[in-house]
Amino acid sequence: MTRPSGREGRVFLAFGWLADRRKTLKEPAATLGHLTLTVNHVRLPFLFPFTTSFGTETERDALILRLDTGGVTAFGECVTSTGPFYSYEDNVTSFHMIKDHLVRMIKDEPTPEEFMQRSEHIRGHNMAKAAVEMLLWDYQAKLAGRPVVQSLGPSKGHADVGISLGMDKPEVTIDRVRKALERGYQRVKLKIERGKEFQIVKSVRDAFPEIPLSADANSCYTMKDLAALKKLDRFGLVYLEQPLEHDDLFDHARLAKELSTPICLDESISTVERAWQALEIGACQVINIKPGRVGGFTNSLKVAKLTRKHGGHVWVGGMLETGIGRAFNVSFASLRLVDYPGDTSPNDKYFARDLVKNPFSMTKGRIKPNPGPGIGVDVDEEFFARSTVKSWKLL
Ligand code: OSB
Ligand code: MG
Repeated sequence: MTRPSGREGRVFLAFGWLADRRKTLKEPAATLGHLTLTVNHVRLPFLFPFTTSFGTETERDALILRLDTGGVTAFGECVTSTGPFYSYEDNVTSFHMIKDHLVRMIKDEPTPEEFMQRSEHIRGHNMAKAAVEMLLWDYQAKLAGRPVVQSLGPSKGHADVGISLGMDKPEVTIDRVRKALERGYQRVKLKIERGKEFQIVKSVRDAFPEIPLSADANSCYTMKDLAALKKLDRFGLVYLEQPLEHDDLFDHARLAKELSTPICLDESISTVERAWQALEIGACQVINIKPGRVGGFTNSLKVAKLTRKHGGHVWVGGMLETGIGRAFNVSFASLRLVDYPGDTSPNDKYFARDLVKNPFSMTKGRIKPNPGPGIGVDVDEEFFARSTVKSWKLL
């Protein structure tokens, strides 16, 4: 398989951009208004604490971007949180990147692809870039008056949905798995931790011998734990997610040779290039795409196409987003390219009340993207204002 070529991509995108600009020039009315951009720090309490191998979270501190031009309001949500544990980025670094480097690149309303070219010289910080890039997808789709998924590619019309369960005692987890299955979730993912993986996976597998089950380690193992990881092979997991270090493709490739359980990478796939490297060296067969982790939809599309071409599988993960971030994930997860159920559970799994008035509902483990323009969310302005801790007007 050939390496994804940046240069070819740029030529293609430049023409795409020209075509798009011409379209905008023909229909200038919607873009004539004054452009404002605010970043809102919103805090929503979780219904239950969410525990992973890197800690427990009790609330979602989200940075919500809001772009207004006469008549069109677009949104973006940064997937960073208060601490740099899942990734080196956190809310403070992403706010800094947005305020001091990225915001000046969107004053003339570039397309998402053009924004990605403009920000290419900035190393890393893909979560900050993704928040801006996805805001632009929402904005462009709203200008065109169509759901964002139509700009992305052929859709199944729905996202297939699984659940991600934080760590808890086996009896509590078994009860939560039962309830999840009753609600129609198509796959159950258990968070695991070093030393406790066998007991929790065995308890759930014994109680539910047939269900599609996976385990997510969030990088808590090393190759020294090989024997313990091999013992999970007997449970027929659909995949083991991110067992080793976040930046270690080499050991994941070694581990993949030792296990019969396929490996899924999450944290390790920070860029399109990393996805290509991981697939080429056999570090994974499955990729958890979080658009907010890889720099947005443009890169997510590239990762999805690359992975499927390699014979791998993709699904869309989550970062405990509010209904705004969730709407982006559900749109992407509804693409035909995405072949495994993702972590796009409906809003009521985490929040008693969400920022949107039209939360998703799930039927038979499926969620339909909103039919309205862009991400189609109807923001609950009163609750949004009440949940805002602080906001900054950047443009
Ligand atoms: O590893 O997939 C992960 C939440 C926060 C950080 C990392 C992860 C998760 C989840 C939750 O698993 C998925 C969701 O948003 O429902
Ligand atoms: Mg994960």
